[in-house]
Amino acid sequence: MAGIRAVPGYHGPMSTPEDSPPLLSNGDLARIFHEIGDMLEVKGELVFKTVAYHKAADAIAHSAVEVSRSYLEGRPPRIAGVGEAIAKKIEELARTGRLAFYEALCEEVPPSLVALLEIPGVGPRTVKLLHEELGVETLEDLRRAAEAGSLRSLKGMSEKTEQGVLAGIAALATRQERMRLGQAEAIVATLLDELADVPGLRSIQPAGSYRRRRETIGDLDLLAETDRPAELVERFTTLGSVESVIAKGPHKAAVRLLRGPQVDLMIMPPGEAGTYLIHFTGSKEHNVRLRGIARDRGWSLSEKGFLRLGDDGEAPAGEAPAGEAPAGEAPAGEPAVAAELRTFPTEEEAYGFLGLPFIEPELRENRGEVEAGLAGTLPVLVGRIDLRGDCHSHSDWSDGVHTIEQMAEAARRRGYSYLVLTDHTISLAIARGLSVERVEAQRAIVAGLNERFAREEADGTAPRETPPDGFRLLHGCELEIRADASLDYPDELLAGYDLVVASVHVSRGQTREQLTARTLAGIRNPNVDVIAHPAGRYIGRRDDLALEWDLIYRESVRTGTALELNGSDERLDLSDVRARRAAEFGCVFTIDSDAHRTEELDNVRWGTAQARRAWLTPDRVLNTRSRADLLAWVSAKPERVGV
Ligand code: DGT
Ligand code: CA
Ligand code: CA
Ligand code: ZN
Repeated sequence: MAGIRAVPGYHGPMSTPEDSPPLLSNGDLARIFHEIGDMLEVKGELVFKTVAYHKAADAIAHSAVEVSRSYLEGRPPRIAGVGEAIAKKIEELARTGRLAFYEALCEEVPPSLVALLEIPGVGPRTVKLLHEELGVETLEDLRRAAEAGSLRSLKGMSEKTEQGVLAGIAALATRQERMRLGQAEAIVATLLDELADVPGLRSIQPAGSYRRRRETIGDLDLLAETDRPAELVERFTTLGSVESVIAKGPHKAAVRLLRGPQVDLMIMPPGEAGTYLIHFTGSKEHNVRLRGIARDRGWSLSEKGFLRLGDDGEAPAGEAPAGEAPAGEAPAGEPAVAAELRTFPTEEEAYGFLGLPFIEPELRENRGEVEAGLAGTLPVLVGRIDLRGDCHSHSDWSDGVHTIEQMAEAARRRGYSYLVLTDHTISLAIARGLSVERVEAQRAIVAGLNERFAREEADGTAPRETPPDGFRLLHGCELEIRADASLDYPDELLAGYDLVVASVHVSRGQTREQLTARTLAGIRNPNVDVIAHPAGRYIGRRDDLALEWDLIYRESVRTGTALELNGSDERLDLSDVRARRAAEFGCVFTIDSDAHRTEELDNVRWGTAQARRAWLTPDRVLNTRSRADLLAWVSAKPERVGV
């Protein structure tokens, strides 16, 4: 994402050494350091160094003080990630408006070259090689070189590389610029934090697709109640992380963030939030349905509220009276009938005005929620609070980061009564899959930990969060289903686990028949309890496996094999739509983190959100059950399969 290189006052003809240069904003500084990071990357600089520049850039963008001014005034603020080397550069930029180091880099590394990093599968080393050996400078150069077959002459490249590059360029052209939920969450949290102390602010919250927890997010929408709208708009549009202001009015504004999405801010009149929240939460399709119901009842619904329709079915001409104005007293010259506007402080009350109960944001997609609301049959959705354990997690024994003990302790502190440790199995060498000997060694470690947990529960030294039935680490594995549909471990070994999740990682290009047969081999095995990330997707990066889905659902129901809602925001697999269909077949599910580090145990918040979007109730989710009930369910599988 090579930004625009023009920095105010930097190349400008007015800026001579005698003039004092215009002050660079935090955003200007951040943009320069991001670009330095990019250019160093293409030059082949060590990753930690390039990352340091990006981190410093982020910290400057979010700094509460005006960094350039502070440097000029000789009292540089302490900023996380800004060490001596970067501080010197800020100093130079603040005093002169330019930076020799940056200018030299710009000469050396053309911006079009940095832009090549955006192509999926093309890294800095490749860009460097292409530049030095073939003189490639732009995307067009690269396309031509790949089409002409000249990449294969380079060291380590082949015809396959050329095809990969061309596919990458094609993917770039059609790529949808949408964020993952975790990225959106981080940006929202930062913004809310930076706006929290604006005078007059009463409330501020996210709306739009983020509030509905769609699997990807286009732009962010914030709704605020404030007594001083101008101050909020001013702060919002001048944040250091703002790249450009798209729109700015008395009650709303839109900005694009530096290396980030567009953010829309809407200001609501205090005490009238109900219809604003509904309108800006969406979805559009849900709103259309609500407007239809309102119309049938004689009202026109907009974000401002409900406006009484005339006998002809038209909303009266003229503006609705402002909140304070006495109703019915239209000024002379205005239409005789002032429209009656009904507003509500909360969504509940606004829905209630339409004869509807509150509809959870995750359901607002016009997928039957309005009908169910009218009929009084909306489901009571599963919530994170219902989860009593997690059935899919990794440790540093395979491709995880933290130790078995760290993972178990982190789960225990979350108040769970179980975590299933499911490191990879032997044939997934890339993820350090466990040999049979290591499985035995791991089982001993799990047993040792559980002895300690039991002891601490008995003598009252277990963490406060521990539930009444205690916490146990359950021993499982993430069983690789091989390309030939055989399973990675023999049945005798599998039978010794508390719970087994199985998944497909390799040979993804097989036919639908082959891939379906492999998944069914997992489902039909008496020792396999969960199919993990059934579609094998990475959102926006790797397509779903081609599967005969209805057949998968049917066999899962017959055998009592759970289908996973993988909580990683890169996967969210099953998707909401698939999970809903699977539920109609009668499937049971797990909501898992697939954590590879302790913090990722919280991935289940995304999995739960997708489960809610799939209308799932707690009884459909295995890990809402107690440990005893979960273990009873999995022990009964051989019987269900008929072994
Ligand atoms: P996104 O940003 O593409 O992930 O999806 P949304 O749902 O956040 O869409 P966005 O940001 O365009 O608008 C936020 C909400 O505001 C949307 O869900 C419904 C409401 N809205 C925005 N524009 C319109 C419109 O033109 N008509 C109606 N009825 N509602 C709108
Ligand atoms: Ca949006
Ligand atoms: Ca928007
Ligand atoms: Zn996993």
